[in-house]
Amino acid sequence: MFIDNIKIYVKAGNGGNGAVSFHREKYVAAGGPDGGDGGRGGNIIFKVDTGANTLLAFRYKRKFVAESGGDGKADKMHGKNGADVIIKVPEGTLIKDPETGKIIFDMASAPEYVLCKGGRGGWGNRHFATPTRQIPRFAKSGTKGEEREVLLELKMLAEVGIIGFPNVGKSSILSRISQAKPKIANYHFTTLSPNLGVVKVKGDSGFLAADIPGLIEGAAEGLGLGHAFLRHIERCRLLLHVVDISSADGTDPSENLDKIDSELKKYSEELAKRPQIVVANKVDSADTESDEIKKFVEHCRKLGREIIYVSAVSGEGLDKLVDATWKKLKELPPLTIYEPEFTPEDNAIGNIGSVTETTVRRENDKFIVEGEWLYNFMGQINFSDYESLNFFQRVLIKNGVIDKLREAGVKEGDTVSIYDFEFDFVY
Ligand SMILES: Nc1nc2c(ncn2[C@@H]2O[C@H](COP(=O)(O)OP(=O)(O)OP(=O)(O)O)[C@@H](O)[C@H]2O)c(=O)[nH]1
Ligand SMILES: [Mg+2]
Repeated sequence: MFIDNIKIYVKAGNGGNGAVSFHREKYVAAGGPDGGDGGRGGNIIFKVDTGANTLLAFRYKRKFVAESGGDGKADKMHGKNGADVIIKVPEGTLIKDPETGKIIFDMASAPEYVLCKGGRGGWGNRHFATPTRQIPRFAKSGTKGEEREVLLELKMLAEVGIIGFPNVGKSSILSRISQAKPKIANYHFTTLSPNLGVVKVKGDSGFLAADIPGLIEGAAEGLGLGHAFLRHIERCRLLLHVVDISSADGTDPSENLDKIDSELKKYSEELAKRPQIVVANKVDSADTESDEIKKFVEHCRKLGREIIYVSAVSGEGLDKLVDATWKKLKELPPLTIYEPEFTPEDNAIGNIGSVTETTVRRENDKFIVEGEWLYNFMGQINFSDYESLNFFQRVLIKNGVIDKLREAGVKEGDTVSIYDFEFDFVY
């Protein structure tokens, strides 16, 4: 079974809590604080699995939770770090935000991506001793690990897409030019999901080609296998448009070419403009002198497309097809890699589902800001890092925290407290 998009839930581990403990030893009257720090929570890391070509494994497992960090212990013992969870995906997988459909990361651009960071471990009480506070009876809790839902969507990494009506010989051609062994038979919709094959080229690494089945007139309206598989040729640099020129079914090759083109156009204008080589298949049983084929040749010439006559049965023309494809690929721009569309701000909000309540209350001369999303969000900020602080500020503005503070009457220089983090209000 072929699965190429699926929603999963991931959660990084929480940070362990810091410990409250005091040193005890015989003959030592009052030992100092020695509570250790909590361990870091495990991350959620995506890794490319080069052999894989479907998201099928996720059908059976859709929830991934990384281990939490251990709590700190007495005697300055640091809690254990939580183990990371590694999620293996095919190379062309896009990680998307399910709500907006925006791309978070394209696994074609790097072999590894940390999607959710584990929470930080809280400090043990030994960090909080000061000359005036020698017996700190508190420690910090660990912060929460990031969590979210993501949509995994596979867009194959094929450089070349093989398209055309059912039964024209797409799979036969792929099976002759690559190691792929797709099913071949004399009826429509033999192939029910895309096949990938590596086409070897002399003295080079070759290229990946995908056989895209199920395209017929009306596919945009859901006929045949619909348009679902077209996503796998979106990255393709070149399309091999296979047409049956034997006219065994009595249809006109020029019309067939146009019908597939118009289906492509309905899916995406851009895909319809992708360079094509026309592969005139079944030349072994075609009359190349017929009016119909002469008209077809003229039609392709007008469209500016090269035609190559082949026979997937006799093997005629296949070397020429591979050479022409290879030559063309060298002239064309590289495979499409998608840029992330998701900003860190979106991410912070996405992580916590939807931003819900924020409350601001006044306690003496302090303004206390609270909200569950904020509690989670604070765990992601590194307050000793300038960039991270700027980001923090942007999210506060975007989520209306600054406005709420103003409504509550905050003035320049007042103290604002957000879960242990205190700062002076300057604006
Ligand atoms: N005579 C002749 N028959 C061919 C040639 N290429 C393919 N065929 C036959 O055409 C039929 C369909 O071939 P497939 O490769 O399964 O066609 P397809 O385009 O993959 O079809 P779907 O998977 O249904 O979309 C089979 O019976 C093949 O043997 C050819 O060059 N000459
Ligand atoms: Mg097929």
